[in-house]
Amino acid sequence: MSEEEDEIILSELSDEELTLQMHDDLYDGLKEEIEESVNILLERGWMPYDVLTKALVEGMRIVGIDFRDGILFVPEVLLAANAMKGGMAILKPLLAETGAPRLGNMVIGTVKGDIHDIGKNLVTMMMEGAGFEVKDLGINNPVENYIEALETGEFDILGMSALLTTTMPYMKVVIDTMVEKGMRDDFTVLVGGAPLNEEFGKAIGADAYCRDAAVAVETAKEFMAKKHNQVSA
Ligand code: B1M
Repeated sequence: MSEEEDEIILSELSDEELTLQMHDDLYDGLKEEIEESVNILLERGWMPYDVLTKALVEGMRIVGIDFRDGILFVPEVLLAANAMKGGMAILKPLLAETGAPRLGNMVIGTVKGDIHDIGKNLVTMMMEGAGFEVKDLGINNPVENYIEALETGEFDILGMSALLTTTMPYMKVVIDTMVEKGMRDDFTVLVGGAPLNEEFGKAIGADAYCRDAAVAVETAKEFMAKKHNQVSA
């Protein structure tokens, strides 16, 4: 078959076919194709959150399985991450334009030794979309970065992300330092990342473990509502 006959016209695929094609394109790190497909789904009336979860996050989950199994390697996963970020950049303003009233301020960062940032970026996008002001400290953050940000007095919530079993214990270093400095009770601490669970969140003294970005938003809202009720009581 000639190359021309082989070519897939993304806009001619059904929603289901296009979603599956996006999983393949993410796997192959095809940023331009991912961006085109995101735009096609949006034009067809898909909600930005559905594009994010059903096409992009699901595609990345598949990448994660083959990375774990030694079928994909770091360079390929980096390309997939780059393609994912291309799609997320299109969705970001759409998720943020809800016109929601300001609900609170959060500072978030990936912990020391860890450079995974897609999940954290997604949490940031969703929190902003829900009406939170978010300062993103980026990746590989030592405890000093978090403390310095919290000491500005600008934040209600601290969010920490870790994707490695070797870096997740560092969250406890941050929380213990907050306790030592007598500032732990001034903030809500939310933690997240694929290897964490609720038990771990409790064990390190976080207020809550958030399974995904949507849960992070709901949990943050609950804590802010409690805080406001305490203030007005
Ligand atoms: Co890495 N990596 N990686 N990696 N990587 C994982 C995490 C791994 C599970 C892959 C695997 O083996 N299956 C594995 C960890 C194993 C373990 O510790 N148990 C792993 C490994 C081993 C590594 C290296 C050590 C590989 C190597 O070098 N040999 C290395 C470590 C680098 C380092 O950090 N020091 C490494 C490197 C990389 C890349 C650079 C290639 C790339 C990162 C690119 C980037 O982020 N810019 C990468 C990627 C992409 C992955 C996988 C495939 C995908 C992660 C991702 O983006 N998921 C990942 C496999 C997996 O997780 N299944 C893997 C999509 C994202 C939307 O989900 O991040 O879980 P997630 O975020 C979710 C929730 O967890 C939650 O909400 C998000 C949205 O719903 N959440 C929060 C996350 N943070 C939160 C914070 C909150 C709240 C909720 O605060 C309030």
